[in-house]
Amino acid sequence: MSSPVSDALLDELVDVARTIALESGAMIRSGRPDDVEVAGTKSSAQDVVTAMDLAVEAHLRARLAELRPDDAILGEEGGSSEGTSGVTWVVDPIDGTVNYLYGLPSYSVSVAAVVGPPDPAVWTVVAACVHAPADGRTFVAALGRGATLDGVPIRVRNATSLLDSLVGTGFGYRVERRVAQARVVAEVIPLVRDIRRIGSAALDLCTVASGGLDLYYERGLSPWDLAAGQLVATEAGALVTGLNGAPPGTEMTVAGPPDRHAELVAILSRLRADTDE
Ligand code: LIP
Repeated sequence: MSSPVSDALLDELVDVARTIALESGAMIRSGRPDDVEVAGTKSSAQDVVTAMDLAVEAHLRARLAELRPDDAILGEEGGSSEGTSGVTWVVDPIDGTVNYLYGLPSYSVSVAAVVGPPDPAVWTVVAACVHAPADGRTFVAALGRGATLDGVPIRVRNATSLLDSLVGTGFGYRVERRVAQARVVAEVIPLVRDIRRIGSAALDLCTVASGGLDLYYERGLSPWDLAAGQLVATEAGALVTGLNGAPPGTEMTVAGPPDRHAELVAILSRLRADTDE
């Protein structure tokens, strides 16, 4: 399949994604206050935003205005800004905000460049960087060129069975959704090796890509949680989809090597895991 962007443009988009993600990581490390405070809440009292979330997204937007002034931007905290180039940046300044708030290391800066209509169901992710400020891990992917962790190529792990598979997942901020998700995970746990709840979808997807997890599924992801990690995972050999032939998205995201992915999708479909029932 031919790439939707030229090699030269892809080179530039990957370089910009990496540059601004690493800058943001340095900002997060150097600017962490002794006591991180909640600056606001969103979908529920537990869906928090910190001053650093807001500051990092402002930095990402300012740098993109310098480096790629004609591109559109979709960010978790600042919403959508229009562009004319056909490229949209999809950014999560801190994916895993609760972990950042508590001083836990599993959070990331997630930066993706997509082309096509500004609709997660049909856009194409072409360049991605997921950077973990706490430990420095930096995942990079370009469409058709593979994925790397700190510059080293990565591939998914191929567990021999679902029962030997380590499975990542996550839970929403609304209590009603968490009740339904608890029902699903209770049915999944006996069928797999174990469950891990990392707390950053971007890192979950990148951990599948680098073999630290065999599979990942979650209901409720936003486009900025998903976009960059989706490309890293697919470029490392994972299938990343929804259920019943749907693309990955808020309804459901499932990631993993093809055989195990199919088994988990079948289970999640039977459990109607893409509902809040
Ligand atoms: C987080 C996701 C994570 C999910 C959390 C939260 P945020 O994103 O990356 O997978 O389980 O509930 O939504 O809100 O930290 O950017």
